[in-house]
Amino acid sequence: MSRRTAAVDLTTRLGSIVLPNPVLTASGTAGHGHELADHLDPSTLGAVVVKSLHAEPWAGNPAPRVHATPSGMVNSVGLQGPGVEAWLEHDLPGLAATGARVVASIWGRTVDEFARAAELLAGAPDVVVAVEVNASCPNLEDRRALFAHSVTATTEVVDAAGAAGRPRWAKLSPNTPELPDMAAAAIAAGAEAVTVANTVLGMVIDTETRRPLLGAGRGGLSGPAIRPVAVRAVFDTREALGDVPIIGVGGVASAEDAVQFLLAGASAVQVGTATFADPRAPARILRDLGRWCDRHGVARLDELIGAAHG
Ligand code: RRO
Repeated sequence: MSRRTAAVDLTTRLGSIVLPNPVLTASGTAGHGHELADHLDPSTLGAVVVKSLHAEPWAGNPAPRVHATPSGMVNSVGLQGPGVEAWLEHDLPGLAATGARVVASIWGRTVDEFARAAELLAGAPDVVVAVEVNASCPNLEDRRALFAHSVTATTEVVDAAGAAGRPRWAKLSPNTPELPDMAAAAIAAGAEAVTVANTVLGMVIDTETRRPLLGAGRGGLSGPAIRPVAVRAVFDTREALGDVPIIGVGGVASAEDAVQFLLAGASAVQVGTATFADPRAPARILRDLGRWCDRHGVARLDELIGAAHG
């Protein structure tokens, strides 16, 4: 019996961008630069999405900022970052030198702040292949003002991010049942893909101090605990919008997890919390995804995307 050696075609299209494979890092879990390069070759991943950047440097929230939970963790890092200009000067060059395709995630407290961050990215080198508009951080001071919980605000921030002059992806919130409406608004405003989804609002209380454990109190829950929430959110988005490019994120820790997201309708996945336990996780999942496809007679990734919809 001969061993099968057929190469699996893992290339994937997200709007105008074609990536060599569908495994990306999730914003906030791979640093701002080449932090993961000691553990894996960033150029082998579909893309590296860096932690969200504001136009200005931002200090973030008081410690503790992360805490392990059953099958996951809660975080309230609080959007810490160097600001776009310092990132372009100090962080991007090292990451670009690895040969990685880079996606810059941006955030703001107002539409104007999104516009400012996007404007500062207009002069970024071509290695920055897309901008991910983080409309859904759960750790803003005023959660009622979460952009991705309003069709109007989602439209405005995606529109404002057009100033970056490169493809836009909109990162949406799982904390609203209207997520497909937000996805539709983001696409109508010019996003080429939607990232589904950010962390789930959560909290852990320290029974000794009788106070919330995270420095900021509330946080975002991530990891395998939220995977079914995120898979359902991707499925909903695909069902409502058809074959718009979706990037699935939430608890991807194995190739099988990634396949669930693809079957639900995602064209790519982001690996986040798994990287905290194993910084090689994205590379491992990519390797295992190729093997999974080979074992299951899948020659092209396209065969899987949205297949759960029958
Ligand atoms: O920095 C954070 O606290 C954070 C962000 Br920007 C986000 O989008 N999601 C999250 O869980 N934490």
